[in-house]
Amino acid sequence: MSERPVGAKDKLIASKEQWAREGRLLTGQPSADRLPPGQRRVKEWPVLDLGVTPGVTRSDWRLTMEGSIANPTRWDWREFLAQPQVKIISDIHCVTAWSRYDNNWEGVSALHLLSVVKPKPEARFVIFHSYDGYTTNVPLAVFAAPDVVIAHSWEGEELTTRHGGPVRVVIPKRYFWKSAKWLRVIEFSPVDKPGFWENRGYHNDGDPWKEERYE
Ligand SMILES: Nc1nc2c(c(=O)[nH]1)N[C@H]1C(S)=C(S)[C@@H](COP(=O)(O)O)O[C@H]1N2
Ligand SMILES: [Mo]
Repeated sequence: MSERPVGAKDKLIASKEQWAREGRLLTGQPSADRLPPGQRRVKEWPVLDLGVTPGVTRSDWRLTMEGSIANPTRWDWREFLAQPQVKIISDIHCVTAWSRYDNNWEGVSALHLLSVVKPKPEARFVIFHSYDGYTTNVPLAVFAAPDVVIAHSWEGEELTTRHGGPVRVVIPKRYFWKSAKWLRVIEFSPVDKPGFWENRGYHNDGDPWKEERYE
């Protein structure tokens, strides 16, 4: 009987599942004004993903918006850049306890995107699907915040591939696992669909201020 060797990706997933079981990093500390409970500030920007970096180029990239919306829409790179652009500065809070302040993002605001696709009344959840097979979910009300951006640039430079370029989601008010890299599809749904980490012990809402790390 032979077992499949455990790859780096499986190890990473297994160790993060273990963290969820053990309730690692749950401190219950009171929060400082800007730093959510249990977080520490970093200056660099760590890379965290499943170790599968999809090589989607800007010319191959498409963003499909589908589901419970009046205007199903697909943008290629040029159409995406032709939308009104916003610059938003926000803090990153990763569930592995690092926070990075004052990230300059540029891209299309969620509010503009919503004005284009026009969610139907039954749409209550937003599911992001990425080119690496990753998925993650938020309530429509969380997506529809003025600081949520579908970003193509960081600090005035095109988003690098390892940080999710061509295009990633940025949802400052949730742990960073909700900010899908290599965004491919935005699905609007009447029912919630927990994603990759939400199905592996991580909290469905993931609000850093409530320290919603694990379910
Ligand atoms: N497509 C995709 N998006 C993803 C992930 C991933 O594995 N695939 N990892 C998430 C996690 S757990 C974190 S902490 C952040 C990390 O983003 P960064 O590598 O740019 O810091 O991306 C999130 N978005
Ligand atoms: Mo993460």
